[in-house]
Amino acid sequence: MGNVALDEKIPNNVNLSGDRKLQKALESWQPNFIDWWMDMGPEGFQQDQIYLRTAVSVERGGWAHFDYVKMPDYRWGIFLAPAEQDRTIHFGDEIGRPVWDKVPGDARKELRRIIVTQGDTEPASVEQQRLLGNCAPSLYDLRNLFQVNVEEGRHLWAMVYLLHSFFGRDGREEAEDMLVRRSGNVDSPRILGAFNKPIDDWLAFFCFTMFTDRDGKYQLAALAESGFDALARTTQFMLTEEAHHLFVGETGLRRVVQRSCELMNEHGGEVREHGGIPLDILQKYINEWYSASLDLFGAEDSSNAASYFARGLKGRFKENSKRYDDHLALEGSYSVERLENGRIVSNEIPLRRAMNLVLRDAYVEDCERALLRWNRILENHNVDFQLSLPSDRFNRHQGLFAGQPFNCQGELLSQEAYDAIRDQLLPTEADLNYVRSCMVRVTEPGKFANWIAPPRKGINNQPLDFFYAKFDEHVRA
Ligand code: BYC
Ligand code: FE
Ligand code: FE
Repeated sequence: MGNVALDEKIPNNVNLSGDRKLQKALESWQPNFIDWWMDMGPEGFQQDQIYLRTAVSVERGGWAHFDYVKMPDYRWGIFLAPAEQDRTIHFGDEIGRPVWDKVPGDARKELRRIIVTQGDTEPASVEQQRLLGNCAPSLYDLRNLFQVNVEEGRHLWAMVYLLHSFFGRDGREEAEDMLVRRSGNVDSPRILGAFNKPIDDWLAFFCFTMFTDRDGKYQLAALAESGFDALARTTQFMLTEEAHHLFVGETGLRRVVQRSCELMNEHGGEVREHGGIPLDILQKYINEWYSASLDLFGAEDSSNAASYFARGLKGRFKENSKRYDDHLALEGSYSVERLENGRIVSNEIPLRRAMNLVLRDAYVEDCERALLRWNRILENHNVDFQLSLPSDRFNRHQGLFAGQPFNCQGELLSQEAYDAIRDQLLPTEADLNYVRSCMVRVTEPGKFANWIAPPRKGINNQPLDFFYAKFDEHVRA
């Protein structure tokens, strides 16, 4: 393992040329993927030279190669983390048995569903982000957007590989459908809620990569524990790419906070007249994208989650570590809040049924850590404002609090009272329009739009004024 065939039509480290049937099937999906990319991928930049990293090996540290590429020429491939000898299932009912190198018949339906759900999010996010290049605040940010986009494309390849190799004809049909559904389309939408929401400005993009890609990190980490070895190894490698997406989101929002603070200090608290992002609008964006991302963890009390765990398909975050001393999870319970006759009550439910919530709680902790850092920037600038995460009851569309009028503090309001303050909690049309008005395209190397601070350093040790993208003006004209 570790041997990467880069010269093949589909770069891979799974010895694809040793399985002609699979290779042919994937090679016939490839042109459809490219058609989809040309149609639904980044609009207006397909002929430009972008400074991108490409996966060339799965070994630690040595996998990334940086160079200029035109996006349609990106080497999307199939990369699995190296196999572990004699790996065994380390949680659930079959603990201690060897991991599966095929899909067990009685877990087929569930695994297919998990893989399809995961796979569907990847192209969805590319579709959501396709127009952002036109108003990128710098070449540095433009390049990061496209890096995220090509890697989400590769994540689709990762799931399509699993469908093609392990699920026969229905897997191939599912792979085709991945290129048919469209984010936000009424007739054929993407599967999960957050992946049908528009991302029309860079503040939304940074919130998405901060909060929604972070759900991806936790879902992938849970799948990286799987007893289905190919899924575990595929998602392990995806996680190495995911880290950059989270970096883009977290530092993007940090730079917005930084810049708004600077403008407030310069202009006596006023940012709007000076083209900055007001902190109350930022807070509303956080409220929106954080709550939409909590929905992605599914129901707090879930029999699906219990059976995924029991069957060894999906573990907890870092299941195979000292975080937990019981990997059966048959005995413990977990406390879950629910609404009963208009009041919040706390119930204990069997631990296995709470696995979506256990995973989500790890995610929430991670988000809180970032909030603390942004708030430190506010304090350091003597700005009297603190950003916060809304209550997990606020603005929910899945789970036990779905559809209920809670405010950000988690208090249940009457529908009228909620409607009356809604515009203080979530972005209004006017907020969106204002943010859009700030989105000007900046193409001079080393220059940044007025609403965002420069990053601390460039990509791959390049200077900030590096040409992170080179445009072919002839093609553009
Ligand atoms: N929207 O028992 P439950 C990423 C449905 S992000 C719509 O909790 P389950 C990325 C659910 O299907 C990570 N429907 O279900 C990020 C079920 O339907 P049925 C993506 C929803 O299956 C940025 C019902 O509600 N990966 O990679 O335990 C850029 C009851 O719920 C939603 C995964 O999600 C929703 N939000 O939990 C690019 C991993 N939530 O059976 C990429 C794979 C729930 O009643 N997915 N429902 O018809 C899973 O593990 C699970 O399917 C879920 C849902 C955690 C999503
Ligand atoms: Fe992804
Ligand atoms: Fe991602």
